[in-house]
Amino acid sequence: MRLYHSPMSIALACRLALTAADIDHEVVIVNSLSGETKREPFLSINPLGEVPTLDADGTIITQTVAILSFAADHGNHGRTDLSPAERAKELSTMIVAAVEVQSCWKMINRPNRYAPGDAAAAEVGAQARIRLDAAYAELERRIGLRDIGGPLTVLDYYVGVLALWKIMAPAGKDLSPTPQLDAVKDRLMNTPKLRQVIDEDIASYTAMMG
Ligand SMILES: N[C@@H](CCC(=O)N[C@@H](CS)C(=O)NCC(=O)O)C(=O)O
Repeated sequence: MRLYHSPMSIALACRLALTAADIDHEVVIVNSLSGETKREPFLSINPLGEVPTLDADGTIITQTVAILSFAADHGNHGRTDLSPAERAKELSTMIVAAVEVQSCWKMINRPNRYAPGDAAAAEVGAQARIRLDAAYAELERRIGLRDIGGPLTVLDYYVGVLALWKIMAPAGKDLSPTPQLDAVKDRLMNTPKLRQVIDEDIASYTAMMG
């Protein structure tokens, strides 16, 4: 299997899920910061020009939620002990992460894609910051309702990366505290094989940023 990845992108959640499930995979770096994701040859693999993209032995799977669900089905991370309703709730929270949290980050990081000029782009960025705080608060509420202490699930890898973004991105500094999300991130950091992947990603990202 091959995971197309950019360090510290949301594809890190998929890298963690594949690692946790012991799914043999090669990581191919496509630098999203330098625009490599929006150029050939990558566009022929994923016309949306986004990572994560997984080549699962010839089948191309895109979208974090789909790749995480795929990894969960392979490993023991789909929590077969959860009821269908509980599994649907985990999926619902992953969709909130994708639709609410990630899209706000995209508007903050690339406001010019959403507005015609600099003033309008600044306004998009400012509104997205307000929305992002509300989106994280909803994620925090949902994670707080979960039974902690059970085995890690793919939702934990997703949430853990979003908690890391809050710490690492300049715009994250102004956001309200999210102790529940931080606790998930700490659980990942305290799991040696996941910690190794996160440390590698942070080092590659730092090197890429120069
Ligand atoms: N909904 C998509 C969004 C993926 C996404 O936005 N990925 C970013 C990195 S975090 C990306 O590839 N950006 C490249 C670009 O927009 O040019 C998913 O969750 O898979």
